[in-house]
Amino acid sequence: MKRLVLVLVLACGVVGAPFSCADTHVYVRGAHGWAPAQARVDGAAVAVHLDPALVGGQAEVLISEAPLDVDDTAAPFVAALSLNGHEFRAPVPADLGFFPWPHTIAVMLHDSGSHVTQDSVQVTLVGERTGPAVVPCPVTSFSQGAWVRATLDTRDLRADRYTLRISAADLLGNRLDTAIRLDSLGIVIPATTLKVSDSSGRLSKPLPEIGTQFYHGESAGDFVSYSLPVERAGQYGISVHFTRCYSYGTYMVSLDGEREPHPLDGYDPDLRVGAGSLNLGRRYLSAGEHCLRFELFGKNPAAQSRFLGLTEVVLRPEPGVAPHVLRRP
Ligand SMILES: [Ca+2]
Repeated sequence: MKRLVLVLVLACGVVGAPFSCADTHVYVRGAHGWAPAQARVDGAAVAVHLDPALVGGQAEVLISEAPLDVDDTAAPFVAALSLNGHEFRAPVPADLGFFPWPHTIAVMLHDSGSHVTQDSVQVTLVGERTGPAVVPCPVTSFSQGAWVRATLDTRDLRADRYTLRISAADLLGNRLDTAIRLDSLGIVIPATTLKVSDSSGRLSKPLPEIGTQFYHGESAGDFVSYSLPVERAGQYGISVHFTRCYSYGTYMVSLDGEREPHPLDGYDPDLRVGAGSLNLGRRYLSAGEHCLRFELFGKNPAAQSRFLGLTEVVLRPEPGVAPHVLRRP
């Protein structure tokens, strides 16, 4: 499907069509929308008669190689969205919920009145943490332009809360602009909100300026336990994220008394907020408070002290979990 839209300030004119077609259709937009124009087509030259009273001295002319439904005032819409092969049909929800590893997103756009113009289609992902994501977005057209499919390869995206922004227009300029949310991150519990439930007596305090819960461990055996709130029971993948620093030590981590075999090592020559993570695996968590305990184990030989800095605990539910599970009311 080809078209040309011109804005003329002439009462009449001769324009060159971008294509030579035996079946050329010319339309003009006036105060009441698009209407067929009086035109004479001679090869690639199109002479258009414009009525100044109709167009107010300025005309928008559309030249198309196929007839158009000038009564079409409806914008294209998202007829289907496929995420990792899981298909959502129209009306596609504005929030798709949790999908931990999105590798392919395909968007099917449809316009019932005229045609979606392929070059008008833009699909981008914007992450809360990562910002706009540059994602290859090949667009293919189907069924004489009524359908357009855009496919995004999202295998290398980091976990985040994304907004999928979709815009498109039909031949008559009716525009679609919509946003669909997608969460590949999960439930994030900021460590600065954690409450101490037990400890060997050392200081624990939030450092909001670096989003870190600081623990002043000093000697082996020092421990601090935090109350970990779980709103809804379920099977979760659990990870603890922490800050690395030259003064941070190593800690054994346990959840509800079940100890991880490998210690968390917070040492780094520089201060790197949230740079470390420890995967606690998958387990069933009941609704309510759970006990997340850190026991001082030692330190890297280069570390100056044995402190601890936590940034967040992330709970990743089963794929396809509904948005209300992820968002706190
Ligand atoms: Ca339309």
